Amino acid sequence: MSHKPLHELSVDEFVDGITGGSRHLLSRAITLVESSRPDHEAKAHTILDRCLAAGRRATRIGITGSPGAGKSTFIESFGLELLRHGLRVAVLAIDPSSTRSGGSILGDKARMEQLSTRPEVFIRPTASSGYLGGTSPRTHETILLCEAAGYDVIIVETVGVGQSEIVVNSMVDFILLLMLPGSGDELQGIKRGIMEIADAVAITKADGERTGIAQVSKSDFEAALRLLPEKHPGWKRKVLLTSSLDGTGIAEVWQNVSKFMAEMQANGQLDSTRQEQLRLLLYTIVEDRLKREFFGNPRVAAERELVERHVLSSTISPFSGAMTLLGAFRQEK
Ligand SMILES: Nc1nc2c(ncn2[C@@H]2O[C@H](COP(=O)(O)OP(=O)(O)O)[C@@H](O)[C@H]2O)c(=O)[nH]1
Ligand SMILES: [Mg+2]
Repeated sequence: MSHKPLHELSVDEFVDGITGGSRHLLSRAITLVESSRPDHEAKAHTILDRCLAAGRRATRIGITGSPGAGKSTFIESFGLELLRHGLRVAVLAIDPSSTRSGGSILGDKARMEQLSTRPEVFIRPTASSGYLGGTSPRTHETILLCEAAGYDVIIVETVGVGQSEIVVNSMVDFILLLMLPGSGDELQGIKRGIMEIADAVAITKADGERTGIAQVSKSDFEAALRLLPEKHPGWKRKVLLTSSLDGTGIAEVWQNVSKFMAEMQANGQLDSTRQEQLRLLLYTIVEDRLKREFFGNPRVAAERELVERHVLSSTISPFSGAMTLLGAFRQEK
């Protein structure tokens, strides 16, 4: 049954498989979510709707930081710690930086060597499909599917570039920012945005001869965080020293996340954040669809070039040009 082509599997087979913990069917459902074929998309949405009924909830953690900060290696070590707590773990690895070398999947799988062999773990490289940092509405849908599949913790690895950390912030509960020891010097240069959305900072590779400099970085980041407004009222962001090689601080990170989840659940912020995220996803999808329909519209396509030329030669204003195209889209003339 499981090797039937995607379109031959029924929605019931998918839903039963996913909620019953089949990694194989979860994986194939994510392929449907990522597909650009309208029939695949429609089926994916039906499956998703049915899966939501399971009402399952995971702890969703976003891991962000520059390429080479140690994200994938951290997830391997952190994931193994979660398994020791008897938790099931899903990892959505997004690494657009290494897609250039074509080694994204292999690279990350290699760094999650032990994790990837465990039956309680689901690892999925997520298609970046042109979105900054690889996070898109499809990533959010994938998270919802993993949640329905009963994973206790969902980890999303994303590269902190441009707006991507803001996007990942719209789909996870907790954001951990990974920083290399010694990067405290660059604090001035770090975009405030990425620090503001972090719920905790981990100084990575705090082992061997880097231990001293990691301590200095910890103090630097603590000082920097004190200057920032609170992200979640009442939550004091911690800076933790971690080493994925010798295990330093890994258990502390999970303690910190657990404390955060317990507090946010108790004071209602978890519910309100998730509602806000769903609202955002709703309108992001509407905007995406409208844009796609607009640019795919044959009347718009027919008029675009001329309107653009008129705008560029200042024959008409960009505003009039936009109105002309929208008019063509709405078939007003
Ligand atoms: N010494 C040391 N090296 C590490 C640690 N974590 C990662 N590395 C190394 O740093 C490099 C980048 O790690 P990777 O996890 O791929 O970073 P990513 O690009 O942020 O996912 C690799 O060569 C790792 O072996 C650590 O805790 N200690
Ligand atoms: Mg990585």
